[in-house]
Amino acid sequence: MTEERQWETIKEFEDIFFEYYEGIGKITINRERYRNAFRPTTVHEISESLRICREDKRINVIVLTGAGDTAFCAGGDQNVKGEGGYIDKDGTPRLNILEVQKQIRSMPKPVIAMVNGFAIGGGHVLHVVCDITIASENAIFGQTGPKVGSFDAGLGSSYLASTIGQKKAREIWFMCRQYTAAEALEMGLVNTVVPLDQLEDETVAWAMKMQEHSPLALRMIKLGLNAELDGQLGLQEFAGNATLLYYLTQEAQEGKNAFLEKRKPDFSQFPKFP
Ligand code: S0N
Repeated sequence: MTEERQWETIKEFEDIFFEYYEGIGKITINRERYRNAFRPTTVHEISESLRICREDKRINVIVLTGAGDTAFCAGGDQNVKGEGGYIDKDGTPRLNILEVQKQIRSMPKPVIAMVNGFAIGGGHVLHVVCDITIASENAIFGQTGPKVGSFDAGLGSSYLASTIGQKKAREIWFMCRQYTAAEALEMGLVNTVVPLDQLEDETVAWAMKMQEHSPLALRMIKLGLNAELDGQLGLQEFAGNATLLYYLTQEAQEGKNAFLEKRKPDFSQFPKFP
């Protein structure tokens, strides 16, 4: 049975819960009526929460999930889909879920998808782009795009293929079948499967274990795994983090100090590692 945890509200939103517990920022899509399908408002709110997670020094690991015990997320809300995308409150069509995918990918902290039911369409892509997926036994996975007039040929296809292989990724998109949690585990689409009533305990246990480890090491591993797939943009992110590490050295500080003190820098004092 799930342990009772006192999740503290970080910020109130309309479509999501955004909560904190012992180093974990939890984002829960709260649209059970629509199998937690997202509309532009939902996506704006997830995006803002992810921005807060990135900046908040208390948060080391992020968990993304859906409310209730039926769905993680059923993708874009088809009720608000119009020409050019999903119609926002101001009448503008948006596909802003792609920004959220990028935020998850470049988040310098682990992001865990806690999949508690259907992960379908754009909801399936959301779990795919998370670093880790922990699924309940009742979870169902699949893409529907070619059936319902949409597709995600970006990370939803390419990163899916990197994760489970080209043949299986093509099958998922071409056939639009649904897969059980056991099948998902078998194909390497998820990391583990547990009974629904143990899902949060298991997810929190994974998050706690990650928090025992060096955050900088986890950050660099994530960036390195991304960089291999992301070409120059992956390299840009990786290099940005290498620069961050360099700034922390005496060697880099000597360069800056010499400039400010209007003298020639002395880099000879620093070790040259083999
Ligand atoms: C999830 C499914 C399989 C659950 O089936 P179940 O349990 O039989 O429930 P239902 O009776 O079907 O659903 C219960 C109520 O929930 C509503 N609902 C479910 N999903 C949605 C949804 N996505 N949008 C709006 N409403 C939804 C049902 O209508 C029902 O309501 P009532 O009671 O009033 O009838 C099943 O529900 C299902 O298959 N859902 C649809 C899944 C789907 O096709 N999603 C959209 C897929 N496309 C995307 O997500 C694309 C978005 C995207 O990420 C993207 C990315 C890159 C580039 C472009 C895009 C893009 O936006 O196109």
